[in-house]
Amino acid sequence: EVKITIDGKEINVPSGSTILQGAEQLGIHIPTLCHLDLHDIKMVNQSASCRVCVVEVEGRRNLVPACATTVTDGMVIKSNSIRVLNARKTVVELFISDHPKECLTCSKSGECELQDLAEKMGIRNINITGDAMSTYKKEFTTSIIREMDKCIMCRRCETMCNDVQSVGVLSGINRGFDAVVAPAFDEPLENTVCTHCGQCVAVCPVGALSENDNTWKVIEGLADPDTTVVVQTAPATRVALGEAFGYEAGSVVTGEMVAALRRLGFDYVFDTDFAADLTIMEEGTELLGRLEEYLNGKEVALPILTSCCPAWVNFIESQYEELIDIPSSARSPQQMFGSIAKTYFAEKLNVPREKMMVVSIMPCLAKKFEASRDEFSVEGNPDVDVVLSTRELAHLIKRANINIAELEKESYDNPLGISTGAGLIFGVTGGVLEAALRTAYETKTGETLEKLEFEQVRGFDGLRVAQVDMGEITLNVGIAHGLSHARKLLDEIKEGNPRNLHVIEVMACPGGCIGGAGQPYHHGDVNILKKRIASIYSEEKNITIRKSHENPAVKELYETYLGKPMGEKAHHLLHTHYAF
Ligand code: HC1
Ligand code: SF4
Repeated sequence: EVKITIDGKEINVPSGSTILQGAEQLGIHIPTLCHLDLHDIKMVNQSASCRVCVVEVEGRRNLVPACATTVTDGMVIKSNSIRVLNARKTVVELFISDHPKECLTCSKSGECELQDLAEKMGIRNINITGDAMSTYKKEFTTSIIREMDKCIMCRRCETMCNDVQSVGVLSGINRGFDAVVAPAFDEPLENTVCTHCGQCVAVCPVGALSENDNTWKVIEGLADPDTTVVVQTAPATRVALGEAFGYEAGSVVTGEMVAALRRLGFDYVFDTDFAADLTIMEEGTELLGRLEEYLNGKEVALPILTSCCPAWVNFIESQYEELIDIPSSARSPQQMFGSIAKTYFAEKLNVPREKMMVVSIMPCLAKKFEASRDEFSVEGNPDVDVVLSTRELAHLIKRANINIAELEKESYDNPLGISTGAGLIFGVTGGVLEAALRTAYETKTGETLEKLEFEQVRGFDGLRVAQVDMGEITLNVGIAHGLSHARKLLDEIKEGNPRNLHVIEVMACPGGCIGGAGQPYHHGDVNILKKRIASIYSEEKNITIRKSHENPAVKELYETYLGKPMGEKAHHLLHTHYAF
């Protein structure tokens, strides 16, 4: 340990700490733009490129960056002297001098860390001007918008894409005013193996990366009296939407969200949790089928992989050709919902599919890409027409001058709004697996589970393995969140599956869908993700029906329309295939 003094306060910190870490322990906030320490999910961006965190160290002539300077015993530091404040202000002015002045219309307005600093520093004029400005073409993918004019070269996106996702499509290229973080050779992102996970967007401090906003399409649909507009809300949205309205992280606002959607004019407000239950019926049946064959000594593709996370599907499709036959063929809940809404439900209403608009509210940006896949449309008419992120929904609600805090809670419509606790826990890492285990166990053993919580699959570690007793067989299960962890499991399977895993759940985003890139920004606070997880589990305990196979609306759907899980009609409407 070494003793340091910051702003007159003394503290002992482990040797090797940075000044920034020491300040944090003292509760002293030193602003940064590039630095981001998400060590819970194994991401530390330490590019030390922005120089916003400069501080004064006694005995040193130059100011030093707090994020990249290691403390020494007896160090005396000033984090807010006039000299420091002036230097910081100059740094921020320099950033602004080469930054578009579009704050009024920027998608990040109000959430931008550069804007926030400029405001805190009282910058009212930009005195630094020059002839050159960085200019880049704006790029749209199905999920993401890149406006690299706004890039401040913090490299957070690059670290996220490399270290957490192991996709590695972003890196710093070029020099001087042309310097930018981009795919190799400045290829369009759409032409790379980008998974559309959007985690680069989730950590971008400015407006350089944002979601491809589709709210206008929804507004048009709602305004058209001839269109029946149906909305589904993903499990993870209800524990995050509140944050956009000033609620404590993890607040559960399901009833308020439903009420707001009705105020906005949606004709039917349904729940993706219903479709999650349906997914379990299909995926669980597929799992049991494969296990049966395995127990009978047949060659069978194991472990089975969950397939509801679209970024994960993109990852395996682009990088693991040899494993393409092992994911479950079950479509994701979002797509099962779309398919059922535009067949079963549209037929009930006697509305042709072209006159129905299905909107999804998702915590995820890759869901925009998933909905656009050719295999999820019928004669050019998509099963899911528009996907909005939780953030886009928050904007839509605010635009209509609705404050969710002033709304009475309301309930989902029937029948596609009826769901179980198992459907809700899909939103957290380990939840899809737990939901599947509840149903698989009871189906396989014929016994009723005494305890529904499978604690051994819960948790926040990026890679977890556990054993689950299923009567005749003990299942080895694996859970990964963050694609770098998924990569470890996939590499193991390629090498012969030494842990003999039978089932693996993968979610691309840290924490599962609750940490999706479409959720309100966490601004580097991983505790926000943990609070959302805790809320999903505590909310789930209060739900009366907690097993997917007991969902009465799902049962009725099979009895009156689909026939059996994995039957012909179910196969046609609820399954898919993968291609390299
Ligand atoms: Fe998810 Fe899913 S859980 S993928 O995380 O399987 O996005 O919330 O809607 O489809 O149900 C996301 C969440 C979501 C699907 C479900
Ligand atoms: Fe990388 Fe995901 Fe961003 Fe694509 S969306 S560039 S995979 S972090």
